[in-house]
Amino acid sequence: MSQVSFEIKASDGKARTGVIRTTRGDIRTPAFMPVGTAATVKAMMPESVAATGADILLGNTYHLMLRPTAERVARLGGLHKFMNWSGPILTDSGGFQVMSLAELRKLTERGVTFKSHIDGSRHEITPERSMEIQALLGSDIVMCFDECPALPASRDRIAESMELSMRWAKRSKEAFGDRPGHALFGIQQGGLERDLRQQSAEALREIGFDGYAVGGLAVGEGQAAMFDCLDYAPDQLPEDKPRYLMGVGKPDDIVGAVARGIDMMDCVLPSRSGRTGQVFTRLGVLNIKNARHADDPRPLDENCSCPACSNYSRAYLHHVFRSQEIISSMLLTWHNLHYFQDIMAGMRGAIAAGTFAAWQADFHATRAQGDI
Ligand code: PRF
Ligand code: ZN
Repeated sequence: MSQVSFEIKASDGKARTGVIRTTRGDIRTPAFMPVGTAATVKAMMPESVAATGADILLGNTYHLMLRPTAERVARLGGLHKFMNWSGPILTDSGGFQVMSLAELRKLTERGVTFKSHIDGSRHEITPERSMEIQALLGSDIVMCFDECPALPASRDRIAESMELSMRWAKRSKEAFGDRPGHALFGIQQGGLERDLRQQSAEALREIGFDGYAVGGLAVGEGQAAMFDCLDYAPDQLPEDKPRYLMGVGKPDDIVGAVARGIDMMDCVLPSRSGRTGQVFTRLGVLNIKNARHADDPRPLDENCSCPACSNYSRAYLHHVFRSQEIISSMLLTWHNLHYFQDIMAGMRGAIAAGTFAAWQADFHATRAQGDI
């Protein structure tokens, strides 16, 4: 028994809203998961992350195994206690991060060996080791160990990689075993090839998971190609289980994904942008570094109730950003995360009310006004 359940409360077109129940709390879907790679959502206290409306965080096997190590986190009582986040945590399995960050990577049937980007030390992750690390961390939602090929890639390369990921999915499930209260999600691969995505979905269904991720997208193919794939990929996965689109995205990517049947997403964009001065608002994107904000007494977004918008002017945020004051990262990250969670809450409400198409039209129309 998984003790992690998913209830769909309403759907509108392909969009769904519901709740994933875990032993550490409920996750309202569609859900956006802030990224807490190194046991912190950078620049945010966990209680502030919760205040933005986040129900669940994402953590990373790759970073935590290297520093401070999964064994140390386990000795200290697990990731939730270590980072002071009592809600659910989903952990990614490591393969994707190895491919984008590590040096001297070597991929074999067994797994992947690599040199740490931190100190050059050698490590190996196999499906079995990834399951062990995620268990040591105490992750509530564990991801299968997979491989995500960089696009563009040949069809043969994508097929081979997908087949390897499906063998690893089987090994992940066997190594995960029976862990009441913890869920294991499979990851669909297959690039932009519909039949390979279908084969991948069938292989995952056959193994059986508590949820299903769409992997291998948002890797440089562009929004149009990603949406083309999302027009069929979620439909290939079981309807009664959560569907998670990994590493997406910009606000309009998120809205388009939900419209196509996605229930969960994660992305570094709102938190990373908070540190580089990029601000997401209802009217579009602005960069606080720009000189035109220097004398502007208005908040970032007139309609936002976050602390940055309630208490500070663009002029102040411009000043602290230019001065490289730490509060700049704190306030801008808070605003961005709050805005992303506002989008999710707006979609959940609209799907429940059966007005999602109108909500979507208004979302795009408001952004098109432009002058921010
Ligand atoms: N697999 C895993 N993590 C991921 C991805 C994937 O394909 C992606 C692709 N956008 C982001 N994070 N395990
Ligand atoms: Zn705000």
